[in-house]
Amino acid sequence: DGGKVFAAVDIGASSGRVMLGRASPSTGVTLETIHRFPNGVIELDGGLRWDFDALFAEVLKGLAAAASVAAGNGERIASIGIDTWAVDYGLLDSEGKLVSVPYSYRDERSRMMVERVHAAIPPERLYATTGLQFLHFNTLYQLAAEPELNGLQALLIPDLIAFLLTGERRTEATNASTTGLFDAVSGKWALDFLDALGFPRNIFPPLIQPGETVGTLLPSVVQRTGLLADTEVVAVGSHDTASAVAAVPASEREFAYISSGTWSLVGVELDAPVLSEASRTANFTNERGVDGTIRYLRNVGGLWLLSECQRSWAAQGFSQALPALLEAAAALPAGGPQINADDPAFTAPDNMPDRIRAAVRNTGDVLPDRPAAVVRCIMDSLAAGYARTLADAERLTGRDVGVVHIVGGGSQNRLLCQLTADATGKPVIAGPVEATALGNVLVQARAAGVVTGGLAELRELVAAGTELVRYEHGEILAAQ
Ligand code: LFR
Repeated sequence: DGGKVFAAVDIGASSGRVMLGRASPSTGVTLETIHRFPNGVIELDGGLRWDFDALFAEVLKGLAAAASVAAGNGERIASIGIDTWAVDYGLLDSEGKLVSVPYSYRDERSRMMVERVHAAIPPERLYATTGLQFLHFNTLYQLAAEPELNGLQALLIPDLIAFLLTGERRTEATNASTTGLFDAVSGKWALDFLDALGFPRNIFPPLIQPGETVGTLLPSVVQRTGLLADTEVVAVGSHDTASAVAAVPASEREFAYISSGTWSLVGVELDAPVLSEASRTANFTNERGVDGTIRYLRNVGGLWLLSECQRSWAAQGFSQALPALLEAAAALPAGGPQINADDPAFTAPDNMPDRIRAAVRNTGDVLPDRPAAVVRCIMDSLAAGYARTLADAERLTGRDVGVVHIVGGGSQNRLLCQLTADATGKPVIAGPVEATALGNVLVQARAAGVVTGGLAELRELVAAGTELVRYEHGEILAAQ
């Protein structure tokens, strides 16, 4: 029926997966999870880093499993797409060897560089060109902390994986837009910023757009995975948030989205960046989406707060399954204590319940010790952060948002979805949970000619293939 099979490699800050995506003009797109693996920062040489060798080994293992599942069905994998979190990179020498283990954005070293970078380029000038929200871990601050860049190239994490699969060095554009060194209007590198910061002009490989081919597999990869030699790696929205937003099942024009996972990315889609001073002071970002769209959004805290609490509680010998914990949290009354979920004080790992309790104490309130109370505080705080951010997005863009789509892991969290409908006063449509992998597969399927059209058509396919759940403002949450 003109259908094809694609592999999606999708790695988030707390877990990764390799999926098979089957797309056809008649049946739309479906996903099959082939391999899941945990991810998280490791402490190495006094810094927080990613265990990149282990991650790449899991990617190869997942691709090998995908190849054998496909072969068992008499299918062949047409291409592979890769997406991960943004901002971070690995430094390669001229021989293509990693010179160090890639740092995580949760490491503190970039914080010390902010002053130095802003002395060379004032934040107003940075924003007027890049439109990027200020986060102390944006790539430019991290690069400023490197002892040496001469003769090296920085490959963003998905680009690094693509390089190890194909031998080709490219920088995918949606992720390039999170470096702080990318011009939001021209869609090219901001060379004068590279110069002003003393970074080599070729510190990043040339840009590539979602849908373009990076290359075919290296013989060593073919051998290790059993994939066919002509399998292509195709650039997708390699920034996970770009892929997730591409798969928001919106049919409405005035929709907002929340990509809710480790982070919550809350905003709207625009045709052109908003680079005003008001936008800068509200710290909204103009990151690039699939098809040259602008993801106008702000990073709000995310389920990281919850997963870190669970990690602390488990270490103390308390581990309650998440559904039960959320049910207990939902049974607590509204109007309890809140924190500012966006506070950078929560970016680093460890002791999350204590840090949340301290933040509540600073507001003059008291947060009980019970995990259910802490979970309720996190959910109330996230929902309040979503509402605040959506109101800002409406104000800054002059839009009147009619519906809020929640995609990603948070779309399965009924308490969070209901609290979001209550806090925003807008209907919430939840799902799909695997928006990122769907966006990844859809861009590949379109590049292969299996599906056609713009984002609106891709989104129709997602909506047709997903069971969406609608939450109205003021509804009582039924028992879980
Ligand atoms: C979400 C995400 C966000 C980015 C953060 C750090 O997974 O990609 O969009 O701001 O991770 O890279």
